[in-house]
Amino acid sequence: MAKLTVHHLQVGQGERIPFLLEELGIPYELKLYQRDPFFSPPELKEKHPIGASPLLEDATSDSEHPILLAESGAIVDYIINKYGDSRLAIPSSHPNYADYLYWLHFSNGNLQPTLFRRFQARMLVSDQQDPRYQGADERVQRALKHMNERLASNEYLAGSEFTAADIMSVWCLTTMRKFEPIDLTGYTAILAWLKRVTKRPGYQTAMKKSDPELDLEAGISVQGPPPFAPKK
Ligand SMILES: N[C@@H](CCC(=O)N[C@@H](CS)C(=O)NCC(=O)O)C(=O)O
Repeated sequence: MAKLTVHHLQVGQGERIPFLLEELGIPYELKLYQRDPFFSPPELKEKHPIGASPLLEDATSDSEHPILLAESGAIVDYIINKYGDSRLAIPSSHPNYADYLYWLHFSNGNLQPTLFRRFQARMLVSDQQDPRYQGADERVQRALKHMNERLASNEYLAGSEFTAADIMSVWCLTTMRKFEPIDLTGYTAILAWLKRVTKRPGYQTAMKKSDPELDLEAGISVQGPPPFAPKK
């Protein structure tokens, strides 16, 4: 049996990995860290040169020298291919393979950096009419419109099946809104998809274990969850 430990900085994208493991029915240990006050605490920083979450430790083959993997996208691929019998992925022979790959990479490659760019613009300028904010916001709206159009004609991002592409993307429009607020008024297909995906037992169980204090209903609401409040 796989011996996996997930290191998760609470209120963050590390939630993707417990979600995936619950969906696949693969047991894991979970090590939780609190933000200090916004970034990783020293005990997480010292585990990996980048010091960010999530981290996966795999002690299945060598308990003294476990494999340590960062980057949520890489971790998702690793788990699916090594322990998940390729479930929640779409094979290259499937007509939706290109859609799967595109949407699997969309969250970390496009949506998330786009949201962070607007967050930075918001910190930089005092007036939201400033063209730097406006430009960043226009990119956010374009990304949301693109996603909404996709979900208006497909139940899930890769097509009719729930896949890892959904697991990678959900946090950007739930928990991440605690850092960069997004009003989802008018994005009805995204809101319906959020409901569909987050009611899955895998999501509910993972979130209870990884972030029991988060209000999941607020996370999928039109206005989004309340802003992040540091504990330390
Ligand atoms: N591209 C990385 C990003 C990892 C990342 O920046 N994680 C955030 C949590 S949302 C973090 O650890 N922030 C704390 C820090 O950088 O100190 C991934 O997908 O895993």
